[in-house]
Amino acid sequence: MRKSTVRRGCAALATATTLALALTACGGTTKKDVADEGGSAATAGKADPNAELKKGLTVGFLPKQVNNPYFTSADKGGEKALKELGSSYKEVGPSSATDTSGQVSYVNTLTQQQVDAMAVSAQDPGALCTALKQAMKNGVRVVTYDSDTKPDCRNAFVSQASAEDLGRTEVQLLAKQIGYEGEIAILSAAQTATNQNTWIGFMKDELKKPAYKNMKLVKVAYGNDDAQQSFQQTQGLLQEYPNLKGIISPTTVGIKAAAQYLSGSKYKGKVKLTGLGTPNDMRKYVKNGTVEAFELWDPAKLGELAARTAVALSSGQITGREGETFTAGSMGEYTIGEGGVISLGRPTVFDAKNIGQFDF
Ligand code: RAM
Repeated sequence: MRKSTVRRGCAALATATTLALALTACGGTTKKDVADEGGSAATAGKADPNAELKKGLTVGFLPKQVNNPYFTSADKGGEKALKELGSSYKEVGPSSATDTSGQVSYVNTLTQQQVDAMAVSAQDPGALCTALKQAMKNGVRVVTYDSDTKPDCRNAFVSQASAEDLGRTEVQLLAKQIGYEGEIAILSAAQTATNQNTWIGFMKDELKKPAYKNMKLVKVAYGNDDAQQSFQQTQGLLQEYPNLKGIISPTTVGIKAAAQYLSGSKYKGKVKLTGLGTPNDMRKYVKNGTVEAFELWDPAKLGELAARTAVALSSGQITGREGETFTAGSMGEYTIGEGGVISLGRPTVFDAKNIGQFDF
């Protein structure tokens, strides 16, 4: 029986009985995924860099949350690339960034629909693992983008930039703005978010350096990538710490809500704010003096790279092992790094001088 026939039979079974049972019964009928030394679940077999890119594939995008403009831009980048490659795009996902069980259901749905690959931004490093491993057992290639799972739960992770660079540079940006002195706080997204937690780890490490001895991180607050909660958390931070000098918000939803709060308060321009935001969200706060500088990568490029990685995996050009290389269309050549990580590049710092050049 051909693989596709097996998979179709299994899908019929999946609708007839419970999904979990059916998927377990069907597991092992397709190529197994194996954990390589780097820890990622590389697909079995050898990569063939000269393999032709397959057309007619379906790649499902599953962001942390669908109504977040950052993910709208990212996933549009994926959609555009898939169209160019002659494959199909679909997007599913929860509207809340703290709905991990919702994300699990969407992984199962995509598996049941027999997509060829999925690109997932994980709300939590471990919660999706069982579902993603089941997907891979069923021949679905799994790429995480933006926010990773545990490495053995996906074939490759398309990272926006080096996590270390992002964490350290955000501290450096804020330190300059507050003259290396005073209390600071972090306004993060969800408490479980892999990406934000990794960056915060590097921020804390950066703060240990002697240059920052007069700066003190007093609190990490969580706004859950929800505008209202992030706004209230900012307000709460300033009530609790009236001497606060600065806030780092490594989330596009958080930084926008914090800027909105500061901009309408007596703290405008006095309490400094930096972090990760989109130029379109932050433009007016840079103009009105609430924010001096912040950073981000191009989300559409991240989505494009995730889509191109998914297609390269599905075509056998790469398997997810360290050292493999592939060409991501006009984006050029990428090499898979340690742990199956592919890095988009360096982030851009936006300020009053350059923000006018960017439209996303
Ligand atoms: C939010 C999300 C996303 C993160 C950006 C910076 O939109 O939390 O995961 O990468 O901010």
